Amino acid sequence: MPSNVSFEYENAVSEYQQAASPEAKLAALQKMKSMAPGHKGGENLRKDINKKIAGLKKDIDKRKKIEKKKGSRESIAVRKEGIGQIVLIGLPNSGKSTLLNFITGVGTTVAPYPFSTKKPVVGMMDYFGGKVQLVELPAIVEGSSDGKADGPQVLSIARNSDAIILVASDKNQEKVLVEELNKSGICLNKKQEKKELKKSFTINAFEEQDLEKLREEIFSLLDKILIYTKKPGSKADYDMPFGLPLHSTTKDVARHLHKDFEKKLKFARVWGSTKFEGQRVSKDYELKNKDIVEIFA
Ligand SMILES: Nc1nc2c(ncn2[C@@H]2O[C@H](COP(=O)(O)OP(=O)(O)OP(=O)(O)O)[C@@H](O)[C@H]2O)c(=O)[nH]1
Ligand SMILES: [Mg+2]
Repeated sequence: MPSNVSFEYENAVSEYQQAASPEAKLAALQKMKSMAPGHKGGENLRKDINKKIAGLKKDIDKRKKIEKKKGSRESIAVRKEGIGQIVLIGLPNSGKSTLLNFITGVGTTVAPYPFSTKKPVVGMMDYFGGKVQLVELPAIVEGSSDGKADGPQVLSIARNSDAIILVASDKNQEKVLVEELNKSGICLNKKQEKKELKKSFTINAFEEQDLEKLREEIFSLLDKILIYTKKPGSKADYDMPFGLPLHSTTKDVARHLHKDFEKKLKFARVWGSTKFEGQRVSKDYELKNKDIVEIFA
């Protein structure tokens, strides 16, 4: 770890790397700027940050202008945030809002009439400090893939997501959903030619669920591991773990922290999957879910 940057600065960097929206990236960059070392050695760093800030501001402005132009034809696309985006898909009145409320506590309208949710509703699920974005999509009906009920727009959000939860109380409901997804080019759990493969499971929102088990099941749809990082000599950061692909190594964590760290990485210590707490591991050590990693660079 270079000694000329502060712990707070490193935190701002990881905030920047985790930020999913341009606005969040900008906020993190501004934090980085205020914490960057003031001495002469930090000059290039500050220059680099300023350049990034200017670029982002430009991008955000551009997007705002485009959105303004589109006016009422505004897209219903949902910007990804957190370690993964999972959509809830179901027929009208199938319990999507009920499920989203149960998992995330987001107060969306649960109503006895169909199509009570007309726009995607976002809730963030906490998974041991990691945030998984759950998106309730407007209801799917038979014919959605042919254009009914804003189907194409809704299904395109599903296509862009990382995984899918089918909310269905019986096999017939499930079948309709699978067919509509299929017709719009999405296959579930098993690869089909020329179709986008998504991991998925089906759930009945009106049956009692074990929330802890459900959280695990949802997280496992993402094929990721949660990694906590720790600065030598300080406590692990449990608030902002990384979501990295399965089989990631200590080297991947270093790269995720900072692009230079991968080269500089000497070794790491790991708490969790190793035989001993804080065991020293090599650069290619394959990490497991919820490991704590301390990088020595
Ligand atoms: N079929 C069924 N409905 C129930 C059950 N328990 C509650 N409901 C009601 O089902 C209705 C629909 O729930 P929501 O969670 O709003 O369903 P939704 O899928 O979000 O509906 P839309 O957003 O309108 O597509 C609510 O009025 C619930 O109270 C149950 O066991 N079975
Ligand atoms: Mg709803």
